[in-house]
Amino acid sequence: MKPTTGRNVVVVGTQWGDEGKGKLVDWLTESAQGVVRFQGGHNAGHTLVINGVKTALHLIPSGIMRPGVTCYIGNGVVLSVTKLLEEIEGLEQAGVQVRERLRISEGCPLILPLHAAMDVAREAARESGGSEKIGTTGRGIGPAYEDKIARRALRAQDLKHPARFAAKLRDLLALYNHELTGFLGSGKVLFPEPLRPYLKDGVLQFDPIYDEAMRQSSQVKPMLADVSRELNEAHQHGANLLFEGAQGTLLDVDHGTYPFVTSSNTVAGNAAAGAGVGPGMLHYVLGITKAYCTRVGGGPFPTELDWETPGTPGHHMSTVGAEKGVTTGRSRRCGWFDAALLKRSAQVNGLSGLCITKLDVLDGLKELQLCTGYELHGEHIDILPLAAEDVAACRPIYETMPGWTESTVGVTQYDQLPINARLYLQRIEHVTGVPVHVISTSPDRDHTIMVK
Ligand code: 2SA
Ligand code: MG
Repeated sequence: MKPTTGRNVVVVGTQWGDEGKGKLVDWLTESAQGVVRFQGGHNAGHTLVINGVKTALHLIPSGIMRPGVTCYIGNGVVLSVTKLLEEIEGLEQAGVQVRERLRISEGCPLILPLHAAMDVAREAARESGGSEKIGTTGRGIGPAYEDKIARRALRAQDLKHPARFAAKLRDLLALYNHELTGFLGSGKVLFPEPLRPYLKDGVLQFDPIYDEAMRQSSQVKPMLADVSRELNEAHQHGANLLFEGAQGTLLDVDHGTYPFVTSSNTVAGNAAAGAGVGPGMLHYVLGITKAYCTRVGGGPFPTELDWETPGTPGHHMSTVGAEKGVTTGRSRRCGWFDAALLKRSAQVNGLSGLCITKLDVLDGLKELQLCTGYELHGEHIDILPLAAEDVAACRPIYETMPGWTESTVGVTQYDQLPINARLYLQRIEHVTGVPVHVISTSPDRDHTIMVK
């Protein structure tokens, strides 16, 4: 499945995010010249381990660790310039050259402190109003996409025009402060420390937001680009491009467990719209799938286990798999592999092949349970339903498979995997109808098996 000349690959998460997309994008970048983020923002947490050194990326594409590769932030990404510059500085301190290799779409909607404030306030309002929290990352992702759809967003290109920027910001602040006043009336919003400089008596202030953006603009302007055109031209010149998804399919705003989703389309099809290329430029879709399942934040999760009690399989996954959010540090919920969920993902993404990650985390478990369908309102179904309420009512139907005692950590050849591990993978292929093309046996770049 390795791309040849002019062959572009989309990498998507098939579950609820944190499947290991960053590692695989970095690995695939060996034969790519460009890597593109096309949705989400700095809610993402992509971890790469290269020669034992760990790097966490949130906004910058995972191709940045390969010298010579160009990284693109497409128009579908919501952009926090503050977080972008922080990430660039961190990488530069580690000796990674970034600015010359990063191209940012002028069409990216901006995430400003007002978006994070609204995100935090909305979650507090849900809680105090008796609704289950979405469990957002609090980064302002949802409000930033709302502004984009409502056609009032400030975009990266506005950084080049101070007067235009100021006028749009004033309009947005009027709207936000009006809504925030309502939330603050309930007296339940505790804004995190980093947001406090932008607020006075609960009112978002124009000056600190505007001044900061203008200070940052000179650093960003040289990286602003017509990303759509550059990608099309790179493709015409024979470049291999990688489209790096963030979050996962079941967090997609249309296809996920709505409303417990993120606010973008995370599915492969959005790689075209979020980068500004035609769908014909997407040649292969690689679905990244953990060998078990995790979810961070609220919402239904049919195969969820008790992951807090020591000695249980769920606790094994949580601890051996080090299941903590890379952005917020929250514990991730853990559960068995769900092949009926993967079937849904295979369809909405048009998966060409699967990459199974964290197989090594299952080492030592005596038995594995594989969910092949559910019982829902007395009926047997073989695919994840659409409505979150139905997903919550699903009772998983499991097949029991034997585990393996051997360590698979760092294995790089398929035939060196324990027989029971191979049988587990073959069963996943059979139930989902998607071939396993890649297997990851540790976070390290080199611990990767190419199956076909
Ligand atoms: P948001 O902030 O509006 O996008 O949150 C909405 C839902 O989307 C989930 N979400 C994520 N799920 C898994 N991984 C994500 N990235 C970080 C990571 C998360 C972290 O890599 O670990 O550190 O907590 C991510 N980003 C958003 C979120 O939990 C909500 O359920
Ligand atoms: Mg992650």
